[in-house]
Amino acid sequence: MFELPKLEYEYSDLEPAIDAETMEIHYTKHHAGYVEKLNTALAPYPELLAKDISEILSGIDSVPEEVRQAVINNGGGHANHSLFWQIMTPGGSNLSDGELKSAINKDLGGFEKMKTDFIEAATKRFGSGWAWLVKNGEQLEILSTANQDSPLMEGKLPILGLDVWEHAYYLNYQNRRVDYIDAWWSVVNWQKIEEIFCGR
Ligand code: MN3
Repeated sequence: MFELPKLEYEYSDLEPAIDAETMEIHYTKHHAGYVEKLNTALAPYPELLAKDISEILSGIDSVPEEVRQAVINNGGGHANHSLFWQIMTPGGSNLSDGELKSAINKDLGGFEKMKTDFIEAATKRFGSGWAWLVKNGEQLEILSTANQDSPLMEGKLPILGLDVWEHAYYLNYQNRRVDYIDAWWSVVNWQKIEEIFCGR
């Protein structure tokens, strides 16, 4: 059975970028809902229930067709949010000199250019979805996906993701997605992202 991962901080700890009420609803209703529906969909498939969600999404074509879309939606939702909570921390943390910074310089034209392109991907995603910084083999890329589609389904490892569904920001920012995206950088946990990038 899949479980809601424990949060490493309190609902109010990401304020003012993300308000406590949004965090609580997002975690206890939205993410918990994906976990519950994923468990329901996979109840007849104990061998899949025993696997890691990243492994299931990476091999999505081998998931039985009758539950595949439910796994894409709810398994994707579970994996995406599990990463999202981890790559944020109260007050944020800076990207120090190291392998990830070098890769951003090499592949994405430096930190500021990466940020500009990421913001563009997040802003232009029509409707609900995510903006991503992913590792595609040895190459870093920025992309966005619709709904809860995970980059893992394309064989890409997400190391940073931003939820741009309205449920992630509407209470505080209403229609101002761009203000939410701007404010969000202040809580990004670059130390954790570097760990994920390096496979630690
Ligand atoms: Mn969400």
